Amino acid sequence: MNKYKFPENFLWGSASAAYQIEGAYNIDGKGMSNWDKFVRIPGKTFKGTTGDIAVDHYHRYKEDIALMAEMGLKTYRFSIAWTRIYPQGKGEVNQKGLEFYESIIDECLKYGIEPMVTIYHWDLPQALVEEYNGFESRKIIDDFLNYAETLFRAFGNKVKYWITLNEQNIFTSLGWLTAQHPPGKFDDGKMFYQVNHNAFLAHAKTVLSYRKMGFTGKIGASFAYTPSYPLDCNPINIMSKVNYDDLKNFWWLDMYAYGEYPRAAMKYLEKKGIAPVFYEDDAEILKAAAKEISFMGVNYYQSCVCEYNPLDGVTPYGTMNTTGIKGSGQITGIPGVYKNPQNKFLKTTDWDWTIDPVGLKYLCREITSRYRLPIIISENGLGAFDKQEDDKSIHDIYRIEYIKEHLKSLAEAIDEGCEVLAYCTWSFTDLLSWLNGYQKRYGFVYVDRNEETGSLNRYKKDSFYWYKKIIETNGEFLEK
Ligand code: BGP
Repeated sequence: MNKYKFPENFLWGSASAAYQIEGAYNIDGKGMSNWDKFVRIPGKTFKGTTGDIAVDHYHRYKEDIALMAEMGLKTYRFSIAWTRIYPQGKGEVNQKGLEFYESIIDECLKYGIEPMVTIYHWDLPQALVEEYNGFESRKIIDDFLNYAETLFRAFGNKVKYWITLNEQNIFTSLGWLTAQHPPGKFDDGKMFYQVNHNAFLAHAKTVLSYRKMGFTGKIGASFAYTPSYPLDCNPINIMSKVNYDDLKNFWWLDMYAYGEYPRAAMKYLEKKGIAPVFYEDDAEILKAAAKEISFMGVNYYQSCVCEYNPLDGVTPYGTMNTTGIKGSGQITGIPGVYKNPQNKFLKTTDWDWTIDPVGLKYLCREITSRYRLPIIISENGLGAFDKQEDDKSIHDIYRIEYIKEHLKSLAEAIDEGCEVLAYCTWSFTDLLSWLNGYQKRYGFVYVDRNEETGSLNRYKKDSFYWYKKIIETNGEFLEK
């Protein structure tokens, strides 16, 4: 008897994002994005790395998709660069941009790989930043909708899986609270929550429009879910976990699934004077869209621990480990609410990310109980240093181990009643890690490049052959 059962037609996949793989940043009419600009500010990224060339997927997509087909991948999740479609964010469409993504989609379909498209994976047209500060203005809602509708018109008949926003919680937190991502702002929370509210409306209107246009595919958002455990049974720590969940998880999950913000978190923000401002129809639009989403997309990398954080305790502004020097990241939290100390029962990666396969099952159970929605694991993977041997092989057994344990946990969640449609590893080829350069590798396929240079040649790692067997056996190979 096979212990690890996955549904028939389970979508075994892998994911990427345009900025992290494509390169060709100023080619074929592409406009400048916020990231093209941000990475040029000294000190923002590890060794000043940019996505100018990235792993040159723009020119090598046929080779990369052929490798996916060789592996037997069932779905490929990738994002579209808004700046290739609308170089100025709106106005005239760039046909070359549409053609590029049409070729990617067709190449996938040729091999029977289901394309899963992320509409927005963080690269915003710089023109919209200059005109009205991007997501800070409600003007973004209509421009986003116009961009998304262009994609639906162009690809709606070929693409059946759509992800509106990738990790809204991360791009807004790092963009407006801690200044680590563009636009690099520190805020007391007022703008952060307004930016999120605007992003929720962009998502909601996009979902509603997709349905109105008559499409029957699946649509939802992808959320970076960090499930939490209380430090111990001290009630003050238990309540810090409850508050953490409301402020860091359910603020987004509830909005996608119910069209409402969690009440206690809203009260807390109102008391602080930083709650988002609603316009007349907002509540209605958000609720209507919540009824139309088809799945909850989740990017899962780690869980966290919650402990009460005194008023003079740690802040959200701790140093992030972007070097791979273990232990260089700092503990963060919100004074008076929670902090996130290390979990003494779990190991961490070289970038101080907690490794916790059980967290994956935990979040599937939570989503199933709370929302009764199908789940797409749209990212999960291990960022690690890889070494290429003299014979060009790469023995990434630690990555195999990581994915294996997470998949076992996912199979248990399925066995316990969770409906999981897809599992995408992050990532297929190695790629640019936003702040961590090229040395933090995630792929099944090694790309010969470092922070400065490289041939960009592709080499299959041991994990490539292992995941191929997992797909071939629909998960049975996990037993081995
Ligand atoms: C997620 C993003 C991805 C990817 C991944 C790994 O938050 O959606 O784009 O980058 O994390 O993160 P990192 O590159 O920081 O290691």
